[in-house]
Amino acid sequence: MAFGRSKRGASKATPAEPVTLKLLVAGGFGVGKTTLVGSVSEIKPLRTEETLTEAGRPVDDTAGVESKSTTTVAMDFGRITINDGLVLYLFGTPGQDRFWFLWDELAQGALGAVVLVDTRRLEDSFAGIDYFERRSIPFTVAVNHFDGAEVYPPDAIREALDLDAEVPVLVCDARRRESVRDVLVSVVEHAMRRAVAAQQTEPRPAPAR
Ligand SMILES: Nc1nc2c(ncn2[C@@H]2O[C@H](COP(=O)(O)OP(=O)(O)OP(=O)(O)O)[C@@H](O)[C@H]2O)c(=O)[nH]1
Ligand SMILES: [Mg+2]
Repeated sequence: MAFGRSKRGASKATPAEPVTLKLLVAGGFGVGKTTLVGSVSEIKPLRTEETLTEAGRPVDDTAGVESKSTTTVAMDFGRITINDGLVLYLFGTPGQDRFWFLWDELAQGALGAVVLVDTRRLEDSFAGIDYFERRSIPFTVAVNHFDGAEVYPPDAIREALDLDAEVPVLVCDARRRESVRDVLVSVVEHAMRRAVAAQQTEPRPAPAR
């Protein structure tokens, strides 16, 4: 399940290298993915932002995020150390449909994902949710609470998005480090629970005669 270890074959005397896991940050256009990666990353996040132009208006659906001036065209990348034993690498997806072709590449080796949701544009998250459900990639739904957006209880969001009972639903603020950290920890815990459950239901090898 581990994405990798920073140093393979280190001698036993050295402290264990942390486990590194890859997580995706997905969700509709302008929902705050780049903001989320930027607010928790301890390295300068890699961004691939391009300016939204007049020429792009017919293609770029900016309804609800009219103040947005740039958009991600490839990915965001950041890193966060959760504790001595665990480092997360975050890959933010581009939000617009015309970049769907990048998703399979970005999803390779991902342990889990965050689907960031704006309650004013709930339907924009359907495609991301479907994507992870179809591939059995564990995900947490994080509602990014924008100023002025109505606050719904997590259970109402769960119902509206038709989520399985095991999928964590949290409300977050993509601009706040602690809030985002909680979301990321939730993804890791959910993925761990899933892995343990899968192990328990796996058929045991027949005892040797
Ligand atoms: N009020 C408020 N504004 C936010 C929040 N998160 C992001 N924003 C703003 O929303 C806008 C969109 O944020 P981005 O992080 O670029 O969104 P994105 O999902 O990466 O967008 P694309 O890559 O184009 O799909 C920016 O202007 C942010 O400053 C939030 O939690 N609250
Ligand atoms: Mg972005």
